[in-house]
Amino acid sequence: MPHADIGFIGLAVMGQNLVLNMERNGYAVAVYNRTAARTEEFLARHPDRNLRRAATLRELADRVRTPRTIMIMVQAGAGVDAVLRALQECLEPGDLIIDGGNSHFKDTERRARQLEARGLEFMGAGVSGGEEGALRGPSIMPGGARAAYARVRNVFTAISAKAPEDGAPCVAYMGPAGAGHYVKMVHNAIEYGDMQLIAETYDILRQGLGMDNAELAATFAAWNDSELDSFLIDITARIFRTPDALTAQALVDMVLDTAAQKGTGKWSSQDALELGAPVPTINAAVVGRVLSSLKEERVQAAAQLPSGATPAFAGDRNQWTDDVKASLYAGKISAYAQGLALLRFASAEYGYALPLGEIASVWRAGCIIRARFLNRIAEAFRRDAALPNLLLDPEFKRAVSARLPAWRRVVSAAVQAGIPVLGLGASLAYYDAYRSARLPANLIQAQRDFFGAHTYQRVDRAGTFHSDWG
Ligand code: NBP
Repeated sequence: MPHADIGFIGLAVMGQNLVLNMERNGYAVAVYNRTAARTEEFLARHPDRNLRRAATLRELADRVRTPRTIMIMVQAGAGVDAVLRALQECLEPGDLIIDGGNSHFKDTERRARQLEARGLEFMGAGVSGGEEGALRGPSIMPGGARAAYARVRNVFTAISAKAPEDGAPCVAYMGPAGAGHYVKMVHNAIEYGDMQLIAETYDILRQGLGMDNAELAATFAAWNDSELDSFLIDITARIFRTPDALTAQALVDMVLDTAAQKGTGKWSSQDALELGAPVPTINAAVVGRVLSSLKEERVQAAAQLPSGATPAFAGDRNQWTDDVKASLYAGKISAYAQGLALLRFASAEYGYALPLGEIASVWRAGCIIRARFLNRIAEAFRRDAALPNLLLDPEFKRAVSARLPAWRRVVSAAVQAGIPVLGLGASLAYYDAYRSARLPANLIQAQRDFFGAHTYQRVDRAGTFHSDWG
C-alpha cells in the first residue's frame, strides 16, 4: 500500500471528522489514537475510505511519506506534551508536526523551540467550527514558520470552509510561533462575549418584555435576517423551538443555568491583563460563567437579597424589541472591537504582525462566530490596515451612533429592572470610556500620590511631580 499523505493523531470527535474531511478531499491519511479500540471502531465505520491503521506511533511514522506531515488533535495541555515526547523519537529532521487543538500559545512557542532544536518543524493551528465544522469545513488559523505553512497550505485550503460571499477559503497564515493559537484563543474569547450578550438579551426579552419561547424563537429568527445574521443567532432561534423529549417543556427551560468553560476565555482575559489591553466584555463573559457556576450560593442569595428593582420596559413593546435588537448589535460591535484590539496589542508585544483584515475574513465561515458583519469588519481593515480600533471605522462609527440612544435605554432599563447585564453594560462602558478625552483617573493618580508618593504628571507642564496633599 502506498504511503499516506498525512499522519493523524487523536480520534475523538474533532480528529475523526478532520480525517474524514481530508480523505474526502483526496488525501490518504494514516490514523493513530492512544486507545486502540477507538481507532478500530473508527476504521470499522469507514471501511471504504483511503485510511491506514497505525497501532503505534512508530507504525504511524512508517506509514506516512517523507518528509512527514503529522497532525495532532488531542486534549490540550499534558496530552499534547505526552504525544510530542513519544512522537519525536519516531520522526526525522525536516518532518512537520501540527498541533490543531486549543493549546495555550505559550505552550506552542515552548514546543516549537524544543522541536526546532531537534530539526523538526512545528506549527500551532487553531481549528474552529466544532465537530460539524471539522467535517464539512472549519475555519483554520495556522501559525509557525512560513515555510512550514507552505507545506500544508493545499490541504488546509481544501478542507477549510468557504466564505458564502466569494468562495474564499477560510484559512490564512496568521504569523510566526504561537500566532495561530493566539488568534484562535481570541476567536473563542469573542465567542464568549457574543454568547454572553445574546444570553443577556434573552433575559431582557423574557423577564423584561415577557416573551415566551415561541416569541423568542420568532424574534431571533427575524433578527437572523438582518445585520445580526450569524451562526449564534440562528442556533439561538432553533434552541427556543426544541421540545424536551422527557417532559412537556421546552428543552432550554430544562437545562440547568450553569455554563462551563474550558479555558480559552480565561486565557484571553489573563493575557489581556498582562498586555494592558482592555477587554471588559470578554472579562464579563468569563465572570458571567463563573457566577453561573455558583448555583447553590445564588439560590440562597436569591431568597435573601432584595432587588430594589422598579418597573421598567413599559410602553410600546415593539419599540422595546427594536431597542433590544439595536443594543445587541452595538454591544457586539464593542465586543469584537475589544477582541480585535487585543490582537493588535499582542501583535506589537509578541511580534506576530497579525493580519487583522484576513483574520476577520477567515472567521466569515466555518467557525462559531461566523456572521454576516464579519465581511464589514474585513472591509474596515482593508480600508485602513492600521485602524487602531474598529469603533473608529467610519461605517462602524455610524452603525453604533445610530444605536446609541436605544443601547442606553436598554441598559438603563435592565439596571432598573434588576436584570444583570454584565456584558451589555461592559460593552457600553467600554465605548464610553474609549471615547472619553478625560477620565476620572486624575483622582486615582492624586490618591496614589497622596498615600504612596507615586508622583503624577500635570496637564499644563512636562515633568513628574509629587505634592503634600491635604
Ligand atoms: P478531547 O479534547 O476530548 O481529547 C480527546 C483525545 O485526546 C482522544 O483522542 C484522547 O485519546 C486523546 N488524549 C488524551 Br485526553 N490524553 C492523551 C495522551 N496523554 N496521549 C495521547 N492522546 C491523549 O477531543 P476533541 O473534543 O476532539 O478536541 C481535540 C482538540 O481540539 C482539543 O484541544 C480541543 O480543545 C480542540 N477543539 C475542540 C472542539 C470541539 O468542538 N470539541 C472545537 C475546536 C477545537 P484516548 O481516546 O486514548 O482517550
